[in-house]
Amino acid sequence: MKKKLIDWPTFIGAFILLIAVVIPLVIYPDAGKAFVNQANAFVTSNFGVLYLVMGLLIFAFLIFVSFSDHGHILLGDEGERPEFNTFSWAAMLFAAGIGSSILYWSVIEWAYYYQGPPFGIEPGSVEAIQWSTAYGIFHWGPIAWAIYTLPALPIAYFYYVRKKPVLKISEACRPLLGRTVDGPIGHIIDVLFMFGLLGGAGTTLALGTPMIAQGVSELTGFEVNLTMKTIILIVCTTIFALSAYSGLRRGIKFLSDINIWLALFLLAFIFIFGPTRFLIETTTNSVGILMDNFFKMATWTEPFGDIGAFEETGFPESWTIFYWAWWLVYAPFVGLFIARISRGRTIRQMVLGTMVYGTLGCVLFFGIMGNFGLYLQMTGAFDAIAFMNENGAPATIIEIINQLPLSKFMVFIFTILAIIFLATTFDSSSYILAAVVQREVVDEPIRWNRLFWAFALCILPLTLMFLGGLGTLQTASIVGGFPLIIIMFLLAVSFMKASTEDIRASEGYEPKTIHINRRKILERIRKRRKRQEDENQNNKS
Ligand code: NM2
Repeated sequence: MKKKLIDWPTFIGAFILLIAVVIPLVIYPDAGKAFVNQANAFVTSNFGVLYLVMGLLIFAFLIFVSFSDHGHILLGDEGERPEFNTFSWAAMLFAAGIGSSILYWSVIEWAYYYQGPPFGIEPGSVEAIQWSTAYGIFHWGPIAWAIYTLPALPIAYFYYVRKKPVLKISEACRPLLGRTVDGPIGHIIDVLFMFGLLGGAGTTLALGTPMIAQGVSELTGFEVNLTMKTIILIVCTTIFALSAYSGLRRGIKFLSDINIWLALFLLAFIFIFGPTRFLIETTTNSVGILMDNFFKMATWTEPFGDIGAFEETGFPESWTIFYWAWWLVYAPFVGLFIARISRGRTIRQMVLGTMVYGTLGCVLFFGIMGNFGLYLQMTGAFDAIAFMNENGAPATIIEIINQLPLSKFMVFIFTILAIIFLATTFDSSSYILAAVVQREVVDEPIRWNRLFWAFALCILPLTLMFLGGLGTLQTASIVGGFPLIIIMFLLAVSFMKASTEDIRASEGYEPKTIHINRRKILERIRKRRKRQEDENQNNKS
């Protein structure tokens, strides 16, 4: 009976696609790399604008949805209370959507902007410093979180309102594509998303593992090498496989809660024992710069560089566009996950909650961790930039943390936190990958399936770590995620179509929360049709 539960074409399709991409990379690493890099340059330079426009449109769409009638729709049955309290909910969505990369980038992103600022600004100048504190927040801010939230809308709607027990991206396109989602098109949509996620996760591992290894090396005195990285990967995988295995209400919730407490502790510690006033002032200032320049940053394409009017920096392609593409490959997964945990909330609570808590969390990280590094740089206490140019980013990140009081203890906390952050993104990814390859998910996907994807997520980066080419996979997945732009559009239209139909059909709803009772609606429609038929009959006779 369980066999029927698995949707084999999607399961095998995702696997074959993955192998089809990985094998050539393993056999012809150099040619593969060159090809993937070219494809990446082609997509980001020719279609970069599409990513930027997509970001803005999604942002505007979600604001519209939250404040329209659709925002009042309750995801669940009448009078239902949220399944998780708001703290756990926010913790879980943050922990799922944000992996160890936030520890990496929040500490070091400013250093890149400081040296390579946008808008033709002089590197290292006061202006460059100001922008360097704002850009990180922008790339992890409201537009980015909006990209994450969009897929949650149709998925949560179909799961909790229309009560279809399917957690799949293809299913969410049904109102638009109709029966075609049951055929190859549906499988292609799901496989594409799974491929994006497997690769996006590769990016996270590629960044996270060397940083964790550096932390371990600082604490133990052992040198960073391949064996150490392999052990780290295996330990992390065991943690997240156990968590995914034990399920949403135990493992995943438990790890997310620890994750948030530990992160809050780290942030509070740096805030209190670091340069508190500098942190407050700089963060406030950078939020102001961001608000003032939100649209300028969201639309900057560096247009005149191409025609040789001035020297091109490639900033939009390497940062904003790359980031939107990276958030995009994670979006269906995070959307599925947000949908799954949002039972009992209204659409508005879900959408605004994700965008606000998500952004707030990132502002805290960038404001505290990033500006602490900047403070060290500007006071001359530690020349992070020179150190980075010499030793690379992971070593610099750990060295910045090492400048704190109780340095070894703080490096320890930071390293543990990075491991847990990695685990909380990966346990929920395994959970969702398992859900997508099932025809039906009543409550939770089956256990062996969750465990299988937990290991699948790690085996691929592990192999590539030995053979080289992890970076290539990272780029490949982001390029491969390109068709997701179209899928995002389908998801938005599907949601609007279905919920508008239902709202129109549920006459006399309470304006506070709209409770959609599908059975009653269908009954009403049937009665109306019957009445019309009777009338037609009467007219004829
Ligand atoms: N995003 C948030 O590695 C991670 O932290 C997962 C990365 C898309 C930049 C997500």
